[in-house]
Amino acid sequence: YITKDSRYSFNHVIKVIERLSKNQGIKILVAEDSSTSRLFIKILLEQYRFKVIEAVNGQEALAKLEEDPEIRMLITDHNMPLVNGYELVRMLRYNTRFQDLVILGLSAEGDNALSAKFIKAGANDFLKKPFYHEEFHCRVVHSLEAQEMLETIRDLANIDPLTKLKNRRCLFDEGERLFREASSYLSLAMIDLDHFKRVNDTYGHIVGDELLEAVGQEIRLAFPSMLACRFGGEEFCIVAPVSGLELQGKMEAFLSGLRSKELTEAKIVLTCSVGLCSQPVDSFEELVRVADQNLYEAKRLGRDRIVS
Ligand code: GH3
Ligand code: MG
Ligand code: MG
Ligand code: MG
Ligand code: MG
Repeated sequence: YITKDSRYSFNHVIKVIERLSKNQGIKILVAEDSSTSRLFIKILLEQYRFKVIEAVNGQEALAKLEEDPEIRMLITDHNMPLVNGYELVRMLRYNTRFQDLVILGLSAEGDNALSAKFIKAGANDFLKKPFYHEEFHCRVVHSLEAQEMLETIRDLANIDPLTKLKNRRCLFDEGERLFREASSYLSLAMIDLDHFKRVNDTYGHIVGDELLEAVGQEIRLAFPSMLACRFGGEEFCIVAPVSGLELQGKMEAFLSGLRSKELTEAKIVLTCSVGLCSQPVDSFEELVRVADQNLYEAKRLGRDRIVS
């Protein structure tokens, strides 16, 4: 039975599930070769309104996870044909695409080291069969809540709340990674809004903030598959493994779009200046430094232009 006042009471669990799934229901994949066990787990999960998807071995589980990115959690047995649970967890965690998948391992096997093996391979938790219903429910909900908290904290640490772009920390973390991985091309553009202080002085900071928010959205739309960050106040940075020429072309389109657009309710037209830099350079910092120098030059030459 479920304790009425516990953190894991039925009502609490239902609330968590509604919040986590935005009322769409949370999809859980159950990988289990025994049909009796599978049905039993499915019934336990459906009591809590989880949406259950089934797989009879590790290989089928992998295929279902690949085709349905909405699956939030995997509950996997260990002893299964083709690919066992432990191998499945190892394969999933090797792929960054599945880093946020919540994984609960299950096994009836007498091997006492199995739970440690699962957790070392990247499972969030492990439970021995047969288990007590309430423990099962608690572990499922606990793991989902912990993952939700992790994702919230990660967003708070990485996303600028005003523009919803990635922040400066991300720029350096992801930029360094792109620099290491880039085989030939990596380009960076530093954008600085022109005379932004005047906007604040004329319309006030609230309108200034609304403008920054609007520019953030324009940047997201103009550079959808590129790393786009808020570097500081009214400065933004775009990084992508493309040639300098390609980024320059996209940037020219962005500048002319901005020039011809009235932003926010105050219908303000803004311009910006851009400094560009592309490889070869010795480091990611160098890319940022040269782009910044070029930005300074774009300001000096009269603003609303790109210098590369
Ligand atoms: P320039 O063309 O030389 O770049 O002129 P500028 O006025 O844009 O440059 P400056 O760096 O002197 O000033 C940037 C201004 O951006 C100053 C600051 O008030 C404003 N700013 C920075 N961050 C924010 C913010 O989060 N909200 C608002 N409203 N204003 C901001
Ligand atoms: Mg089995
Ligand atoms: Mg500035
Ligand atoms: Mg400035
Ligand atoms: Mg400025």
